Amino acid sequence: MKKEDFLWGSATAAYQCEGAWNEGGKGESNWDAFVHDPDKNPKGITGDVANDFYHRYKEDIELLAKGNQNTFRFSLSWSRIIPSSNWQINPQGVAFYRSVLEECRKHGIAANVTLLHYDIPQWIEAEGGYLNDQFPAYFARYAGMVFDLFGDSIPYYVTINEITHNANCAYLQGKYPPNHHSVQELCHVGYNLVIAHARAVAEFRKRKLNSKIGIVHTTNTVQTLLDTEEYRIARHRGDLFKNLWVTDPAILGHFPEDLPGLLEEAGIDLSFVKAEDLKLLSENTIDFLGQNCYTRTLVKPYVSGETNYYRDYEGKGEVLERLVVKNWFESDYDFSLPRDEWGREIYHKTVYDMLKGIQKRYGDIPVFITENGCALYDEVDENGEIRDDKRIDFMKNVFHWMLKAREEGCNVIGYYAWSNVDVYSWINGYKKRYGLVYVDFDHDLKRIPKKSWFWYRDFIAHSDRD
Ligand code: BGP
Repeated sequence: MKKEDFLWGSATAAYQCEGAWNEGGKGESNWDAFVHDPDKNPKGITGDVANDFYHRYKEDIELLAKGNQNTFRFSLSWSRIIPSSNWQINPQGVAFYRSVLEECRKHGIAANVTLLHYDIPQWIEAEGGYLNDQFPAYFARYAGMVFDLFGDSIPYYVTINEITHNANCAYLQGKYPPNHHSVQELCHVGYNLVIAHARAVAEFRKRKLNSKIGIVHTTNTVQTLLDTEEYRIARHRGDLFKNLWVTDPAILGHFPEDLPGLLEEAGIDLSFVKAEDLKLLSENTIDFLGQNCYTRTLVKPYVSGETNYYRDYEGKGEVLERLVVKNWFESDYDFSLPRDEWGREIYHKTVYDMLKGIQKRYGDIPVFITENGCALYDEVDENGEIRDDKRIDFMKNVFHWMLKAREEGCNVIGYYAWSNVDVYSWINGYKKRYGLVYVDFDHDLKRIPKKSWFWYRDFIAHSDRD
C-alpha cells in the first residue's frame, strides 16, 4: 500500500494540548471555567499549560514529519478565534492557526481540523450552552467564519468531535461541564448538536470549497454474548443509543425511524424537534466519516438501575466502564478479555467489526479512524527511554484488523493514533497517557519519542514499500 493511498498520522485536541489558556487574546472557554472551579474540579488539575502546543507546535509537527506521518488531526479553540460575544475575530488566534497550518504544509502533512472538540466559549455556556436552542445558529456562525478564514488551506474539516460521548459525560454522567444529570437534557443536547453539525455542513456547502467535510463519531460497536430475541432487541437499542442517532442523520440525512417512538415511550418530551431541522438534515450529509475507535460496547437486556454512565477516572482498575439505559439495555462483560487500568475492555477486533458494520449500513462512505490508542502509565526508564511495548502490541493488532477490513473492501482511508504527544486527559489528568511521544509534565515539558513512535515510523515506511 502506497503512503499516498492512505493517510497515517496522529491526533490531538485544542484544550488537551494548547495551554496558553489566557494568552494571545483568547477568551475563556467552558473547560477553563470548569477546571478553575474547586467545587467542580476537586483534583485541581487543569489544561492551563497542558503540553504547551501553543508555543511548541513547530517541534511537535516536526516530530510527526520525522515519524513519517503525513497527516495531523487537531482542533480549533473557538474562544481563541472568537473570544467574546461581540463575535469579533481575534487576529492573534487566527495567526496562530495559520502558522500551524503552514508548518503542516511545509512538511507535507495534510491537516484534518475539528471545529469543536468539547470546548465552547464560556459566554455561550453561560447562556445554556448546547441546551440553548440558539446553539446550532451560534455554531453555524462560527463555522462559517472559520471556512472564510481558512478556506482550502484545510483539506479535511470535521464539524464536531464525539457528540455522543461528550453529551453522555456532560449531561448524563455529569463529569464534564456543565455537570448536569438529566436524560431529558441529554436527548435535547444530542439533538441540538446533531442540528448544529448539519447547519455547519450547510455553511460549508455554500462556500463551494475544494475541501471535504465530515463528523467524528466514537463508534462503540454494540455486541452481545448471546443471540436470543431479547439480546437482539438490547443490541439494537444499544446501537440506537451509542451510534445511530448521530451516524444516521450525518450520513443518511434522517434519524432512525423507530427512535422517536421509543424515546416518547421512555417519557422523553420531543417538542424540541422541528420540521425545518429535519429538512436541513436531509440536505446536508457528509463527505467522510471520522471514527474514534477505542473499544466495543457489550450489552445485555436491561435488569435494573437508573439510566447512567460510569467510568473510572482514578485508574486503579477498580471501576468497570458501565452504561445503563433504563428498560433498554445495560452493560455486559466478557471477563476472559484483558482490561486497561481504567476498566476498559481491550478488544482489538472491534476496529474490523466497526468497519464491516459501517460498510453494511452505509456502503462506501470514506472512513478515517480519527482516534485509536492505548492508555498506559508510561515511565522513563534508567536509560531515558520509554519502552511502551504494550502500546506497540496494541497498534500491531489494531492494524492487522484494520488492514484486513480494507483488503475485504472497506473504504478506510486513514488512521490517526491518539495522541501525537502526551496530552491532558479529561478529568483523569496527566498520568493517563496515550502519546507516541512522552511529555515531562513535571519539569520542562520536554518531548521524548517513545518506543511506539519509532515502531510506528518504521511501520509507515515499510507499508510504503509494499
Ligand atoms: C476521546 C476524545 C479524546 C481523548 C480520548 C481518550 O473520547 O475524543 O479527546 O481524550 O477519548 O479519552 P480519555 O482521555 O478520557 O481517556
